[in-house]
Order: sequence, then structure tokens, then C-alpha cells
Amino acid sequence: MKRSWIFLCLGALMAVGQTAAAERPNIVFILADDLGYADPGFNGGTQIHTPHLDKLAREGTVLKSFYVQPLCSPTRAALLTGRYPMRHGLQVGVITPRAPFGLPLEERTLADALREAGYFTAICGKWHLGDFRREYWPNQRGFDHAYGHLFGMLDYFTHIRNGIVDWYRNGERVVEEGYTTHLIAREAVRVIREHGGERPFFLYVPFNAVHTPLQVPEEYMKPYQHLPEKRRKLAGMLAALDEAVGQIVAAVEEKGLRRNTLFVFSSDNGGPNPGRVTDNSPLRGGKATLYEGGVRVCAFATWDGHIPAGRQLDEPMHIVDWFPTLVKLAGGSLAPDKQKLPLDGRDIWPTLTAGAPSPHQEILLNAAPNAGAIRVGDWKLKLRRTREGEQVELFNLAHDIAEKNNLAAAHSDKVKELRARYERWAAQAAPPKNKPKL
Ligand SMILES: [Ca+2]
Repeated sequence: MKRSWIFLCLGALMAVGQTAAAERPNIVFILADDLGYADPGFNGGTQIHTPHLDKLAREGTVLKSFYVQPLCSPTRAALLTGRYPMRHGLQVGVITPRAPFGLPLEERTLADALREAGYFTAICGKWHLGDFRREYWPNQRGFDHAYGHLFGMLDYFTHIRNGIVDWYRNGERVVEEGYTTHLIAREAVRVIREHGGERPFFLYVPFNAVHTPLQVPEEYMKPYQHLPEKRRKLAGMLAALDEAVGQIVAAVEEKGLRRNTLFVFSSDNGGPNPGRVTDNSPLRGGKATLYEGGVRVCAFATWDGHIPAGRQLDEPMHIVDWFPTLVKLAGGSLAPDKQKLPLDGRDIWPTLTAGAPSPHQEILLNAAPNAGAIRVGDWKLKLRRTREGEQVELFNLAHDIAEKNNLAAAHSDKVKELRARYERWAAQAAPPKNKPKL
């Protein structure tokens, strides 16, 4: 009798455990590099075929006002900490190979937090958050499994940057043949296939595509012979990236995990050379600028049965928001004893799933000595400082998404209000680790 009672209790406990585990999704976070706002079909692109991305986006919600930082390293720092990169000293430039700094070691990463919550954590792709000492490498920053490269801008075929083969598996340099987009997809698929299923996984897949150098196997460019050379190469690179995303989704489905897997897709910054190589229309500017074309990117989130399908959402969000949102979904802790440094990100789950407004009154787009911007409601203040002085621009994004009309002179009160809000953030910035160009 006593024994059967114990078994009953154990059975009940196991059932509760299984329910909790079933509700905690696997997370596949795919980050594209330098992809233009309107390059993929799901965000208005018509020149380049992206059927896999479009399908996955249709099955979820497209985020039309999703913000990142204007460059590679800062966006990755923001995603992995839930904190604006001005707090890490990463608000200027990127982390160049062998630079004597990285994402500060006191930062708790998203991988740390999800691993603490019982997740298996893996990165396949580009790190770009510090390489000069091993403590800064992904295996030391919360990832159980790490594959890919530490620097940015490596050669897609030789995997060399600055004369060094920049290709690793769990801290060991590996020499492998292949196009990086193919290799990253192959590893991501392998991680999914070999996953035991006893705990959920966080799979972070930051492709180096479609960042320069513009390189792609010839066959991917064939449908795009009518495009100018650089655009043709970019089209091929995006087609390869799209195929890779299709393979990752297929691996999740073959494993029977589709219903408990959350997919997130985003670019890490706006497209460079907009209008010539990438397409950020209808946004102004591109990579490395604080115009919308630099910081508002193509993005979506898909989880069958949880995030509404076939919808576009215009509520402003920032990539820092995924940290608290995902940690909460994973059943992890954001309590001060675990999360010692204050988060800038907010939980966007009610906005994604239940029609709640954006959790942000304001979003800081960057705060550096030479450039800064803030969005407050529909208004945006953009500041640029040069030796000649300060350029002040004010836009109303609800009426002017292309930022054509600078309203600073006509709305000086609004400039004053937004500047005061901006300065409150800027006062919290750590000294930048790169020297700003004035
Ligand atoms: Ca980038």
C-alpha cells in the first residue's frame, strides 16, 4: 500500500515535470549578418527568392519595428546580455581581431541564463564578442557547444581572416572544406539531430552571411544574372542562407519538435550600401548609421500555437528584449542574485502573443560620444557630433518612416524633451573601448 502510494506520488511528480518541460520551448535563434530590411521576401523584397524564410515568417509574426545596433559586435552584445552596448563600452565600432577587449566577463549571457535553467546551449556561427583571451570565447560564456568563427568578415571558403584560419569547434581550430553558410547549417542540423531530448535546447545560429566579402558558389547566382554584379552576389548569398534556414527548420520537424520550438529570425544591423548592394527600402540609410535603415531590421518570431501566424506587428521592440523574454519562457531566473546587472530589455511576450502594447516608453538606439539616437513613441531624435559641431535631427516616424523631414527647427520643445531623455541614458554609458571618430 505504502509502496504504491510512493509510486503514485512519483508518477504525479513526473507528470508535472513533463508538463513543465513540454511548455518550455526549444529556442532556435537565427541571426543574419548585414541583411537589408527589404532583401527577404517576407519583408517586401521581390528580387531575391527566399521561400524558406518567407514560409517560416508567414507561420509566425513579422516584427516591423524591431531595433538592433548599427554594427555587428554591439548587436550581439545586446542580444546576449539584454543590456544596451553602451554599458559594455561597445557603443563605438566593432571588436577587431586581437583587440584587447571583448564582452566584459562580469556580464551574464543569455546562454549562461538558459543553461542555469536546464537548457543545452549551442552556438553555430559568428561570435565577434572577443577573441584575445580564451575567457572571452563562447564555450566560456555559457555555450555547451560552440562551432564557427571568432572574428568578423572571414573568407567564406578558406575561413581565413588576417592570415589566420578562424574556424573552431569547442575551442579547437578545425580545418574543414566548404562554404561557411553550408558548414554552419550542417552543424546546426547535426546539433538538432543528435540532441537527446532530455532537456530543451537553445541553438543560436549567427550566420556570417550576407556580410562582405561577397562570395558564393556560382550555382546560387544563376537565377540572378540580370542583376548588377555585387547585387547578384548578394542575391546568391541570401539564397544560400535561405536554403540553410530551410534545412534547420526541416531538421526540427524531422525530429518531431516543431510544436515546441520557438524560431526567431533577425538581421544584426541594416544593409550596407543600400540601393546598390542591399535594399533597406523604405528606410533611410544603412549599416553604421542611426537612421532607420541602420537599426530597424527585418525580423520575425514563430512558434506554432503560441505566436499568431500571418501577422505583422508594428510595436517597437529592441533586440535586448529577447533576454528577459526567453529567460522567462525557459523558466530561468531574473532575480537580482542571479541577474546582478540591470537589464534594459523588457518582456515582449504579452506584445507578441496577447496584443499588449510595446513595453517601452522609449528605446535607446545608441549613445556614443560621436553619435546617438532615441525613439520615444513615434518621435525620434538623432544626434551626430563632428569637429564642426552638432547635427540635430528630429523625425516623426508615424508620418515619415523614410526620415525625409527634419522637424528639429519646427518642434524645438520636442527636441528638448527627447534630448533630456537621451541624456539620462548617455550619463550611464561606460567609456567606449574604441575611440570614436569625430
Ligand atoms: Ca553585421
